[in-house]
Order: sequence, then C-alpha cells, then structure tokens
Amino acid sequence: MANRRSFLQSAFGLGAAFLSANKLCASTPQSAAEQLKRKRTRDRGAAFNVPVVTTDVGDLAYTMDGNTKVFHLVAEVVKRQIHPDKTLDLWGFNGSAPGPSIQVNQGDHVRVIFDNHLPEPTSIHWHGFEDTIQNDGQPAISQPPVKPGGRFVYEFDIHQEGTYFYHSHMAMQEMAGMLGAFIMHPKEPYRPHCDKDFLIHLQEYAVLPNNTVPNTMNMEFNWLVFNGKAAPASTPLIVRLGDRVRIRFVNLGMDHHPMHLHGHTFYTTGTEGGRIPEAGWWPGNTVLVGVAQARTVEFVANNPGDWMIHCHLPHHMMNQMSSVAGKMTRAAGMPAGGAMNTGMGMLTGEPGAPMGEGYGPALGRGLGGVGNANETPSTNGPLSQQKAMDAMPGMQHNMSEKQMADMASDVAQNANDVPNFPQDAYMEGPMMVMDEAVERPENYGLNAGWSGFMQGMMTFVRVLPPEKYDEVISRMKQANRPNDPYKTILERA
Ligand SMILES: [Cu+2]
Repeated sequence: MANRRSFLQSAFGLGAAFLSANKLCASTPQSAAEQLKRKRTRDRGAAFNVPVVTTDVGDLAYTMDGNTKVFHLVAEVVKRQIHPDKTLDLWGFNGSAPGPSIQVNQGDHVRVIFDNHLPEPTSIHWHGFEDTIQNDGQPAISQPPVKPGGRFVYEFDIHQEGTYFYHSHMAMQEMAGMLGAFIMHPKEPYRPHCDKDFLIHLQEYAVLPNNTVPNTMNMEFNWLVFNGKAAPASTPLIVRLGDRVRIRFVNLGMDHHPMHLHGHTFYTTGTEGGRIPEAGWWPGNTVLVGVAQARTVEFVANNPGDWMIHCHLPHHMMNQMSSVAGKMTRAAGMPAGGAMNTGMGMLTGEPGAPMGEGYGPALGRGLGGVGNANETPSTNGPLSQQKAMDAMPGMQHNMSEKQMADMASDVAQNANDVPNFPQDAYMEGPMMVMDEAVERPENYGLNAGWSGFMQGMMTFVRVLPPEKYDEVISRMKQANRPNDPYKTILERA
C-alpha cells in the first residue's frame, strides 16, 4: 500500500524530485549562444509528472472512495466573461466553459458521477478512451440520454497515458462550451523532464452584435478563445528562463488551428493518442491542431522575452470581426435570431430572404431566446464617437492629447488615396488599449500599451529571467486567488 508521501508524489508530482530539478535550473551562467544550443537537451536527472496547468480554467477536484478517484461532473449553464467587453451565456461544467480539467494517473480506477442540470438531454463522450462501450457516452447507442435532472455514472480503469477529452456527444452542445480535458499522467514519467506543463483549449464562438448567446449553427466565428478567453484577456504562460516547457493544445471546434510560437523551436511529442516515441518527434514553430486532435509540443525556454503564442489564421487573431448579413440596427418587433428553419436559410413568406429589408441580423437561431429576443431593439447603427466609446467600457479612453496626436500621425496624410486602406489602422493600436481592464499578476512588467495589439487566439509565453520570474510568481502568490489554475506551480515555486 502506498504511503502518504508516495501518494502525493504520484498524484501531484510533488516531493524531493522537484527540489533537485530546481537546483538543476540554477545552473552556472551561460552565454546566450550556449543557451540557444540547449534546444534539445537530454536531461539525465530525475523525471516526475508535474500537474498540468489549464490557465483561466483550472481542475476538477476529486475525492477518494477506497482506491477509486471520484469526480463529480455537472453540466450546467455558465456565464463567462471572455473579454472585458463580452460576457457570454454558455453551457459548460461545474461553473466553467470549457469545463475544468480532470487529471488522473495511469493505473487509477476512476469514477465520474455526471449530473445533467441542462434543460435538454445530453451524455458525455470520453474521447480517445479504450474502454467498454457502456462508458463511451453515445446517447441512445451506448447509454440512454441523460435527461434534465438525471445522472449517469461512468467508471474507468485508466491504462492509457496522454491528453484526452470529455465532451457532450451532441454537436451543438459541444459548440456551446461542453468540453474539457482529461489528462492521464504516465506511470513512467516522460523524458526529458518538463518543468512546466500547460494545456490550451482552442475554441471559437459566433456571436451576433448585442447578443450573449453563441450561434452554434453559424460558421463565421468572430470570437476566438484560448481556454475561454480572447486576448488580451487570456492569461500568459509564465515560465522561468531555462525551463523545459510542455504545451498541450486541444481543439474541439469547427476549424483547424495552426499554433505558432515566437522565438523558439519546439518538438511535437504527443497527439490525442498519447506520447510519440522520440524518434518520431518533429521540429517546428507552428503545429497544426486539427479538429478533435491534441498536439503536445515541448521546448527549452532558453530565449528570454514575452513571446507570442497564437493561432496563425489571420481572422483568428481578431476580436469581434465578422460580416453579418442583414441590418445591424433593428427596431423592436423586427425578426432576429430566428428559428431553426430561418437559420438554415429556409425562409418562407415575406420578405423571403435573410438579406431582406424586413429582417434584423439573423444568421441563425438563438438558444432559449436569451439575449436575442425579437422585442429587443439593437443600435449598432451609426453612433456618435462618445456613444461608441461608452459601449466599450473596457478600453482606456483617457488618452493624453499627445497620445491622440501620435495616433493621428500614425496614418499617412494621403491614406485615403491608397488602395486597400485601411486594413488594421483602426483595429489594432492605441485605441484598443485595455491594459488596466485585463490587469493581473501574470501581465506584470509587460510594455505599456501591449493589449492594443493582442486579440483572438493569442497569449504570451513569458520566458522570464530568474529575478523577474520570482517577482511575477510572488505577485501571483500575493493575489491569493481561489481555485487558482496556477496553484500547483505556485506551491512548487
Ligand atoms: Cu485558428
């Protein structure tokens, strides 16, 4: 029987091993060139499993019933602020969309008690599990759908290792946020040892102006999020110079995302099927994460700086960008949102087409009428500059006259005579700065105005030299946030 110490080591990756690993980090000074050469260090030191950190989401807690790890997973309606100016009504789990990460060890016996607090039937699919059909979560095929107020208990013997997922096996529910990560830590820790292990969910939402409910049928996505947050509201990954870092990308969405890291070369070391043998790793700085896939990359963070990590699809590096058919302004009583047939373009009667004069912006349906009632007029038409500013409270409008002047001088005098102008001139830059609205310890020390150039599926890997790293970590500790996703790193620091 395992004693308490070895239990902690296997469950949380804590123990003496990380102390010796920390000592390795504080190695003798090296030149920048020598450090850059360490791109593929092969460590011979201790390897152990560090808990995965899912920024902005966190983990699902568990209890023990004998030798069984018991998780209580609750599907429910969730309000999530994805950006200072945008809060969505989503469907998720235990107060979060995406749902909290579940972390177990290879060899564990796991029970998941699932409760459905949604107004319609659902069931949970355990993506990639080599388990019995009874636990697969296909509604009506492997199990009865779990009705509103209902419960279903899943039970697993974990024999795999790697990055797996759980999600509703009903497509629109999945697009409303019903997904989460399921990490199986290996019995034999991966080598080389990684000091940091992060997970990033890639998601996309189509949200009409003035709506709070994503249109799960629309294919034109205008909010692109990492772990349920659009940049600049996403929380950076904080690493110490010299750390070996693992990032697991998970994509349960409608598009494939080429994930790009600045300043480093990484190796792809795992997929949604587990670890790739080392001979099969491939180098890159961009990895395509296809739908329903996981891609794990590893690199030595040997290049100090605030390095962007982002989806490289240009439209996925923007917030709230979409061209919507129909008028942006609608009067009370003008149809908007629409029913299923409207959303599918099967309009009957007058005016007969979603582009018609009589319709508001109605590229699809809403969920339960929340936030898109026909009775609600919307005023996205011409507004005064003041009204437009008031509608975006998150932005910093207190710019000095000098800042305003600098901005005006950013645009050439003959700009309007130049074909294609404007492209980004009014979308990125000082007007979009919201450093204060997204202030948090992880952003400490970023250059002022940084947030004006960060949108969509984007955040930083902040590779911080020791003093700066310690400063940021100590501010994170001081913040003392309940259920901090960084908890396990802060405990080890
Ligand atoms: Cu993308």
